[in-house]
Amino acid sequence: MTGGKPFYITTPIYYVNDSPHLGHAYTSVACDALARFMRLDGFNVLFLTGTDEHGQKVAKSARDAGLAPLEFCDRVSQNFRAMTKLMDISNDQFIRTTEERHVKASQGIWQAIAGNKSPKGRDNIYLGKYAGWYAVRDEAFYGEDELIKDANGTRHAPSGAEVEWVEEPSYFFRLSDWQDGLLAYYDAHPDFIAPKSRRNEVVSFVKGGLNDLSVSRTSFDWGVPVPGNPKHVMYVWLDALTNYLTAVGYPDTKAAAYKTFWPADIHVVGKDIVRFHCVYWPAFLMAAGLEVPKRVFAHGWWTVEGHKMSKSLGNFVAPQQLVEQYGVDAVRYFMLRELPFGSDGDFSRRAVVGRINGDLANDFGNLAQRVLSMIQSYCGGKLPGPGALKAADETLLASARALLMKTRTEMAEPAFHRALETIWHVVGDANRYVDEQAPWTLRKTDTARLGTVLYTLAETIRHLAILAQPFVPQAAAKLLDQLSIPPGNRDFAVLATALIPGTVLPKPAGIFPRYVEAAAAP
Ligand code: ME8
Repeated sequence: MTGGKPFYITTPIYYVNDSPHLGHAYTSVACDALARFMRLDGFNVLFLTGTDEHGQKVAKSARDAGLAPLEFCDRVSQNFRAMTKLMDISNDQFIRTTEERHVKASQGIWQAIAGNKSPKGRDNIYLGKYAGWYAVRDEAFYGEDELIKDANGTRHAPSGAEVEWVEEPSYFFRLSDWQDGLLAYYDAHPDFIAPKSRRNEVVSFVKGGLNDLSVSRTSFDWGVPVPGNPKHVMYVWLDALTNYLTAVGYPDTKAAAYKTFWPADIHVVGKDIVRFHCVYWPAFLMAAGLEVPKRVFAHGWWTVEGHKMSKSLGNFVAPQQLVEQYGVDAVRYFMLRELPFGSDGDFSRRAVVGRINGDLANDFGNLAQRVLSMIQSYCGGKLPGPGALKAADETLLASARALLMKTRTEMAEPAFHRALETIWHVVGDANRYVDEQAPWTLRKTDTARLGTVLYTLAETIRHLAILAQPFVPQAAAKLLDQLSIPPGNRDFAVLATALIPGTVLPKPAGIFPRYVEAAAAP
């Protein structure tokens, strides 16, 4: 663990019934950009991701695959671990809910909840019988009034998932007694749920009244046994949400990691799992006497070429295929730049190629390439020193120096698209400055001025490259190598320093290649 203020960020843990797809990669990349940004900004970051391995859905997928559940989980969890590597995700931990430490944490939170009384002085957990609808795909219980009937009269969950009627003995969590506590929490913490539209949805859902929640299942056994009654396994969402505590050492609340990182600073989730994170999770934590996370941010969903992504439609997008085709930085950049974080968006190949050839190759790539090439050919590869600065130089440098403050504000939301827009605004300024200053002419007319212009540009590119690291880590690293900035010296603190004239720069190489559609086979 390093020094600095702690910052604990999590992705949802991914169900192992699926193969990794675009949606999973998106949540991971968004969290990664924020985690990297905070690390570079001096925070002591804990970044968690992992896999959600219990429950009826996974048990069924394992059965369908002809494998024992754990064998199935071992196999698919590996695919998600590979996805994190592929997308250049800098997670500090990868948790699996089948790990012993997690079983211990889940049973620990159950016991803590059961050991406390509800605000109305009643048992938080009681034994009863569940009779109602359940959607295995969502791993969620639904009331009759929430279901939607299709043309044939078949009921579906609001997500479109099939539902089945379930009747079985079950423990219940007295969620109804936590309604006032939750509303008071939302009131006292206006930033707990973001964006605002999600917050409004949650508040009105809770105001509408809460039913007690079934928190154990008895019709299958793939889950964490309920303490004291192993005929029951814990409801998979109670087990899954607890992963955020497991990673910091819970139930040992004296563990250094727990004391440092709990409550989490931000859980980033998709909009489909807001209710679990913003209603059930804080209620479980309050009932257990634990602190509630500071923020839940719900991002939107991607469609693919205008359609919902699904295997049956044949438009399932695997991150592997994207990275092979476009490169990891380009995919990361596209996802974070293309749509406001929190909104839905469409993933189209045309849009990806547009961003690659426009923002990356033409704008940033070209700026770096022409400036570094001029330093090579006009100055023998040695960074020139600046002379007296003119207004145009001061303006460009001032806009580069203002980037840290601006992007900090945008990343606090987080608004990745705006942070990138802000950075690329300076890329645009720098490109215009090159055209206006025309160093190729200065080379013949005024070599002192040439030195100032190229130095101003190199210094601007240094700022851009340092700030681009969270988003396009590999390209930014290459660019910083080309500016001879040592790898250990690339955090935001170095923005306050400046390039040293006379530094020898290596031969430049392109950082953002253009995407050229492969010629169709004859
Ligand atoms: O929900 N666009 O896991 P999961 C954007 N195990 N995001 C998408 C998406 C899309 N098309 N499809 C899925 C679970 N996602 C639980 C979480 S946390 C304690 C337990 C996002 O594998 C989705 O919104 O079904 C969710 O945030 C994430 O992928 C994982 O989904």
